Amino acid sequence: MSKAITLQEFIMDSQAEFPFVSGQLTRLLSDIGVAAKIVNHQVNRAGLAGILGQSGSQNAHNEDQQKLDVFADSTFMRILTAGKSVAGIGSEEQDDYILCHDHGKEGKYVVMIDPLDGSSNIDVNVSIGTIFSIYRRVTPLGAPLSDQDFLQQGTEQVVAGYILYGSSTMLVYTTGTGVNGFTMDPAIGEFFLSHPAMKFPETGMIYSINDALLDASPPAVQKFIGGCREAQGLGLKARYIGSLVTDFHRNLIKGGLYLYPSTKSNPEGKLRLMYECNPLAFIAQQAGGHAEDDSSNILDIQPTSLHQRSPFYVGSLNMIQGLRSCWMSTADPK
Ligand code: AHM
Ligand code: MG
Repeated sequence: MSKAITLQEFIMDSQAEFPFVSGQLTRLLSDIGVAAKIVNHQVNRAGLAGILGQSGSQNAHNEDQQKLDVFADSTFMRILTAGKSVAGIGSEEQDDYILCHDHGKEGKYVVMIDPLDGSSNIDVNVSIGTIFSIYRRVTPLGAPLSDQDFLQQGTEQVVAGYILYGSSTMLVYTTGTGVNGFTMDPAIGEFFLSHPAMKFPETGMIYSINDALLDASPPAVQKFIGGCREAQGLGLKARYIGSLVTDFHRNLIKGGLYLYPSTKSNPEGKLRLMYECNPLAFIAQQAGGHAEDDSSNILDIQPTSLHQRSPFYVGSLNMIQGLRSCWMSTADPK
């Protein structure tokens, strides 16, 4: 039997493949792994927080009573800012970006993070996730960071990944050379390589959309979903958890398309370009899938604000192509 590969070993071995990369990125990825373990521990005891709180077991910082999304945000912030690699962080939980180390003068990388996505699912014990991506800084080292460091196109991502707090906890990431997944062994708190070289199956058979949005969605989306329903006899299935990481992960393994459309009242959709769409689009591309908004490749969008939203369609190529032909055959400007 071959030896199990830990996340740390995999990160170190991957660094050797890129001799031009300094140890900063390696350390940053390791830090994300550590923060993931801390958040995972807290997510797993979420249901107990109130009970233990009543027994008076909160710590000095009152952490048991903290909302989990705030806890996840502060944990990632604390660990990422403590290292030397990160110059600045954009978080879905923060109004503006955070500058580390003397206004971001040190550190080669900028991190974008949704610390706890799908947080409305916490109270009902449904899987949730963390989504992150890493960019190289644009401004030179020694100068303060500026907007341009944070508003980079998805094509500039160096790393993207997610952590899925599910029936098991997984960390899935890409550095632009394929996608690898690691599963945590809870007994020893270590991630092991469990899903090497992840690929979207060529033919996706799952469609994932909030059905309540359909009537207000673009005609192309309505037509596509109508076609999926008609193909039910051929094995197409609707599956929607309402937790993006979880829906994406299932579709990556089983093959499918996740859709969060523009609607009449929300023409930009709901999901955030920098924290949700771009990282998952990069992972999808590296896994042989694809991601688009209503008119273009997600990764090609030039962001104009940190928290901007985007319609989001991501998944298996055959289903993306099916959606594209719906855009072409309807009146929508695609
Ligand atoms: P959040 O960042 O506030 O958690 O919102 C994002 C979530 C995604 O995880 C999920 O896919 C989507 O919102 C569900 O939205 P809806 O309830 O409108 O279907
Ligand atoms: Mg989110």
